[in-house]
Amino acid sequence: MATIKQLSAREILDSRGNPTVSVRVLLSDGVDAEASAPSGASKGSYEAFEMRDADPKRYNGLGVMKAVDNVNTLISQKIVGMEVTAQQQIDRAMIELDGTHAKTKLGANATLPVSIAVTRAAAKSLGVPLFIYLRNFIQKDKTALKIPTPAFNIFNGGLHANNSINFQEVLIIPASYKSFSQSLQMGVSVYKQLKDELKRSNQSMLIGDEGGFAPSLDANENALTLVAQAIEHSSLRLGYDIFTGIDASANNFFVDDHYKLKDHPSAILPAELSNFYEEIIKKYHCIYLEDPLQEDDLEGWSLLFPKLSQKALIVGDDLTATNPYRLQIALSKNAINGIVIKPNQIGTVIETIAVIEIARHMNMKIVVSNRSGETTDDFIADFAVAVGADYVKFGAPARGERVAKYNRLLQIEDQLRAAGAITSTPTSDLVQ
Ligand code: 2PG
Ligand code: MG
Repeated sequence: MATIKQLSAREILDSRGNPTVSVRVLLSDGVDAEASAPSGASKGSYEAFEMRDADPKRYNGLGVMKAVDNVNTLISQKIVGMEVTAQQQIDRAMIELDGTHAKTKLGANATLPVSIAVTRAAAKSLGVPLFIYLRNFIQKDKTALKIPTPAFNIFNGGLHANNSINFQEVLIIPASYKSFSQSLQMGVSVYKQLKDELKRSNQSMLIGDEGGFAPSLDANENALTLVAQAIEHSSLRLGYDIFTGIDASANNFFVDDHYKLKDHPSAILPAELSNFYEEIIKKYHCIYLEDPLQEDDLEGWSLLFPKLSQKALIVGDDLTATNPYRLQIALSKNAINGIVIKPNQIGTVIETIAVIEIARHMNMKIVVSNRSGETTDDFIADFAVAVGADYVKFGAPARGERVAKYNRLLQIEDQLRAAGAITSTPTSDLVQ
């Protein structure tokens, strides 16, 4: 069995032009593999630590040479020589070497690309697809192989755009019985239609961090109206072929202990905000509500959940931060029935899978998500298929770093179909 011969890291750029860590693993059998770390803009406070140099002379302090150095020295010394398939031991070795709750010693932007590059090198060395190899690390509830339903982020607001919209993402979600390739076509057709709508009404067609359009509008709700219009004009039936979703990312409009929306003069209470979401769910066939409230407003979440959870998936992201302790808290408060999974919120592949196993056990829906700062690394596509995620959220169906993941899912879909694991016949027509 191949062992890790060499580990080397360097600084590269992400989709926002910020530095990030890229890692290369070289094995004793000559196989090599690379991986890089993504980075969030709207980060929850319970996420693992992203190590930045804070040297104002380089990249405005955002350099990652300290994290690079941690890979090249501390982590290297520990894991070179280990068997590449010993993922548990390799991740465990990094966790122990770090020794902190939030990876503050090494940085999750150092540990995660190592962890991912190791899985990739192992799969390559064994000659199996990465999504098959990763299934080895799932203990229980191994679901049948399928491509998750994509949630396309086609309208950007909040911290991902400098516009008037507080909600960070308006998502479109094709009906789950559609094949992935059909869903992708639907996503693209609504995305293009939205662009046409904006052009026709003389509004900005500029995009935000995840490739979604980002015009300023008079009210938050108008973002949904526009998206619903684009769906209708694409000859798709809202509430039948396709649905909407929101990542409110409410941390970002929670100011001085109050919710403050840009189109609302006074502060809003969680109960009022819940009423607003209820209306939106009804009016726009919204089936997905992520971070509707701030990460520590547990009382608010406990009130919102029983009111809305029969109508939409209530999903934690900043609330849960891919962290087992945060997930336990959310479960004890009966706050969610879905969880966003972002490997860099915790820092290793094995820990990420452990969180998914708890969530699955509690019947949560699993949403594997990208970050707003991404590279063309497509690991999360294989990962989402391997863990049997219900949804993926990889941004708009446009821009290189977003489509890298969707294109990988297309490839996996082809492979599964060829192997007979997917039996539905794909059609190029959208069901109308
Ligand atoms: C989110 C993510 C990704 P960020 O909130 O869900 O879509 O944004 O990476 O900026 O945290
Ligand atoms: Mg989110």
